[in-house]
Amino acid sequence: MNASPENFAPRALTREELEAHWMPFTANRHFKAKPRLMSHAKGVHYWTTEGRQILDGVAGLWCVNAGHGRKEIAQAVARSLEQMDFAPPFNMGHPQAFDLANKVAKIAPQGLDHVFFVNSGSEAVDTALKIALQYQRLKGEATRTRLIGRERGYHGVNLGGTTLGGMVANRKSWGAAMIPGVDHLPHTHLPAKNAFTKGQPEHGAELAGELERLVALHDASSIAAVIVEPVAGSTGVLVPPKGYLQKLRELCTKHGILLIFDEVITGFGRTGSAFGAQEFGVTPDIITCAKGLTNGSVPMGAVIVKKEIYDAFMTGPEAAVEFFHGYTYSSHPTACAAGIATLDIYEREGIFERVKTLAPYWADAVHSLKGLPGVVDIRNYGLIAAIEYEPIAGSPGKRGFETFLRAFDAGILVRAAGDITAMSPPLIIEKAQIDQLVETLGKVIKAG
Ligand code: PXG
Ligand code: PLP
Repeated sequence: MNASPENFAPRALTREELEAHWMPFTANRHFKAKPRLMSHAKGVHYWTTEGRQILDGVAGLWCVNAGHGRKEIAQAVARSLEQMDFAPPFNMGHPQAFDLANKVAKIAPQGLDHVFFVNSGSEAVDTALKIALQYQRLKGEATRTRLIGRERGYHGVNLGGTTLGGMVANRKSWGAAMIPGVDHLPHTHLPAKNAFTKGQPEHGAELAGELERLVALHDASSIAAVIVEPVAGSTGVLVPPKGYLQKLRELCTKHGILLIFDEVITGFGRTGSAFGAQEFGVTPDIITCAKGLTNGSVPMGAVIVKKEIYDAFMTGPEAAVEFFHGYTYSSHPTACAAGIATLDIYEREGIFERVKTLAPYWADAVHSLKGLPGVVDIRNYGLIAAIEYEPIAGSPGKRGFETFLRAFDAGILVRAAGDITAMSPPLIIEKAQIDQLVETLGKVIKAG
C-alpha cells in the first residue's frame, strides 16, 4: 500500500479494545478514558487516528532524528527481511552486523572502535556495566566492583540502569532487587545560578569534584566505573556546566575508573556532533547508544568500547567465549539493515552539521518564551530544549502534564518530565516549523 497519509482510514478503538494492552510509563486509566492514538507519520508530522495533524516536537521519543517515513529505511528493512528473517548471533554472523559495526565505529570518537549490539538503550546500559566490571577483573583489579551514577540520571529500566539512575519514581519500588554497591554523584541543576542560560551553564563544574568525595569514602580500588549522560534528557534536560565533563574525565583517569557516557539521547546528531563526546570534547571509555541508531524504526542499541577494553577481553584460549553475555536479538539482521540505511541518510544529508547550523535559531526561539506566566527556567543545547514551570502548590508534575495534554490538543507533541516541557524535534525540522512549535507552546502556556 502507498504510505501516503490519504491511504490511512480513521480508526477508533472502544474502551474495551483498549483494555488488554498494559501501556509502559503511562497513566493507563487516564489514557484509556481519552486515548491519543497515532495512525501514520511523515517528515516532522504525525497524524492521529481521527486524522488530526500533529507537529512532532520530540522526534517520537528522541529517536526519529532523520524524520518520519524514510523510504530508504523501509526499503532496506523489507529487503533484509525477505532475504533472511533471522540469523543466530552466537557463534554465527551475517555481513550486515559487521557493516553496521564499521559504520558506527567510523563516526564514534577516535579510539572507540568496537561495537556490541543490543536491542534498546536499557540493554546497552546493563551490557556496558557488565563490560566495565569484567574489564577491571581482567586487568587484575577484581576489587573494583562499585558503580557510580548521578542524581537525576536516567539509564533505562533494567536493574543495573535503574539502580544507577537517579529518578525516585523509577527506583523506589524495587527494594532489594536493586544491584548492590552503587553510589551517586550530585546532579548539576543549579537554577539559582544558571536559570535561562543559553547552551552550557557557567556554574557547576566543581560538582564533578564530588567524585573525589566518593573516592575518599569508598577508595578508588573499589570503584569500577562512572556512568553519566552528557546532557541528561529524560529528567528534564540538564546541560553539562562548562568544564564539568572534562573534570569528570580527569578524575576518572586519575583514579583508574572507567567513564561511561550514556548517549542514548545525545547520540546521532542531537547535540550537533555524532556524539556528545565529540561535541563536548571529552572522550569516555565506553558509549551506550540506541534510539537514533535506526532512526527509531527497529529496536536496537549498541555499546561502543575503546580498543584497550576489547583487547583486554581477547586474551584467553582462542576457542573460549570471552564475554558471557548477549541477546537472542543482538545484531538482528532487520535492525542492522535499518541502522545501515539510517547512518547513510545522516551522512548523505549532513544531518549532524545541520543541527550545528540550526542550534542558534532553536536557542533564540525557545528562549523567546522567557517571561510567560509560570516559566522559571529555559535550557537548551543542540536541538534539545526544556521549559520549566513553577509547580502548582501541592500538585507536583500537574502543570507539566497538563501543558503536554493541552499542547497535543493544540497540534504539537512535546514531552512532560515533571513540571518541565522537553522538546527534541526531528533534526530535519525547518525554521518555520520551529516557529510553529514554539509559538503554539507559547499560546498553550499563556492560556494555562
Ligand atoms: N539511557 C538514556 C540516557 C535514555 O535517555 C535509555 C537509557 C533507555 O533506553 P530504552 O531504549 O531502553 O528506552 C534512555 C531512554 C523521556 C524518556 O521521557 C526518555 C527515554 C526513555 C523513555 C522516556 O524523555 N530515554
Ligand atoms: N528467558 C528464556 C527462557 C530464554 O530462553 C531466553 C533466551 O533464550 C531469554 C529469557 C532471554 O531472551 P533474549 O535473548 O531475547 O533477551
